[in-house]
Amino acid sequence: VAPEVQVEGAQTKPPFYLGFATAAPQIEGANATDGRGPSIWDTYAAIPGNIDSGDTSAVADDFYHRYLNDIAAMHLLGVKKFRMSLAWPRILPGGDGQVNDKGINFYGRVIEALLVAEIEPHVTLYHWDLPQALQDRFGGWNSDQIVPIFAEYAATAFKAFGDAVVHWTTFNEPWTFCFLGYGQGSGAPGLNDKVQAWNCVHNVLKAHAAAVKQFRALVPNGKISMNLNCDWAQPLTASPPDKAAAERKMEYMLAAFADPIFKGDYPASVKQRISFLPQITAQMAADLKGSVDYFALNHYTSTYVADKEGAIGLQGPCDYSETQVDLAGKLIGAEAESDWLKVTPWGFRLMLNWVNDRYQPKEIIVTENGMSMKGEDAMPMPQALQDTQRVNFYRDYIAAATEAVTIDKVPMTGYFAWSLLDNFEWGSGYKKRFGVVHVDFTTQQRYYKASAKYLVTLFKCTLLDPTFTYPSD
Ligand code: GBH
Repeated sequence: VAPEVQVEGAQTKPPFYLGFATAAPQIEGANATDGRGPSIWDTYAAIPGNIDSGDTSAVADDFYHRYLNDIAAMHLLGVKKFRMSLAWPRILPGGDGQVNDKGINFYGRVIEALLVAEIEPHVTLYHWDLPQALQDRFGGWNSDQIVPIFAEYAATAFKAFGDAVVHWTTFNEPWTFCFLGYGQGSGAPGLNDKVQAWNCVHNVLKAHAAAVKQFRALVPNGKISMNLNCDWAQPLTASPPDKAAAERKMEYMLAAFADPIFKGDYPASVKQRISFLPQITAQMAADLKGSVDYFALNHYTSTYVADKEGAIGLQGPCDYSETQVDLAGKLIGAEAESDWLKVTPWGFRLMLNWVNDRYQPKEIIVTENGMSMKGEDAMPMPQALQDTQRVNFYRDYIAAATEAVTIDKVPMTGYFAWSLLDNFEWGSGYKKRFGVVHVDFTTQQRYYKASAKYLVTLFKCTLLDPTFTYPSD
């Protein structure tokens, strides 16, 4: 049974800063503009049946052309941090070789505008949009040929933007793109191969180390990390086997990446089960040591986990099963629009403590947290802007994180809400809305939701004029 939630302190300013998170392929659109090359997500989205309603990211929020408005809006909200990603296929349309100056110029203009607006950019190098050419040439993340090529892309970005950007991450959620993209086929490149999925994990770790080596030379005063996602695994029962199973589930999902970085090897539970797991050599462990300056955590939800011998999970052979209901059939938390997301703020506090206990990072920045509100897309306007369920989600998750910081002494310093704008939600297309700003995908008009006003008021960014509306063209 889920622990009772104590929601306290929601009215006082939280002890960490607020930012909003986005990703290039979900907001930019302009996929064929100014020399951008095709990405594996363009290819994947073009296959009928892969994306709900046949949606594509061709237009998305048209951020490529509207970034000034969106940055101005954040400035007026008083928001001081913005997480964005660079589209590799804009900067190197073929993956390596010729740099596309127009791509560099675009991100130069975005970063410049953010700085003028007194907003600090946090930049992710890779949010899933691999140049298609690299998938075609050698199978993308399945091959270690990717390692020097990613490092070259990273160095190009560090040289161009290292003076202006302090906070970087190499990869967003490698768990997601390796296991869903290569292992299960529910994301690009749409492959269904467990061996490739674990090769992906291994090559991502090597590519991270190679990129950070460039970073230390090129951006000596910067901070870098890898965005790792993990759901909290709540033991289905209080039995020791279920507790141990829940622990193993988090080892598979989070420690598979964080242990190599912080401890130099894959977790024993993973090594034992995955017979085809590549080995971390002494050299690779040495290269990974000290390769993150802060822990970047994406967290949304919790599941129940039970001991189960011989189970087959997303990552191949495993020894636990997962459910969203307890033994009495009760859901772990209220439903969101996304099936995988149940509202479990108590799990956030436990997750933060788990990360802190296992790794003792100097600093934790939560780089994504948010929700798709149940039924939102079907609601008429302007009622849809009263996103009470999302306001309550933020209130309760932020209160839980506040307790982790003030009571448990977890060194969490920053909190990025996912997301600023409704956007291209991958396989779910545009119908699952995560923004605090509503986007009308026909007119591209933006409207503040109640949650935008709630967050900036809670964090005391600025006092909003109640008549204030979103700047339009
Ligand atoms: C993040 O992933 C992403 O970084 C971001 O781009 C995305 O828009 C945001 O969350 C909201 O989804 O459908 O059962 O196969 C969060 C982690 C991992 C959650 C994959 C959804 C799919 C589960 N995601 N998961 S399922």
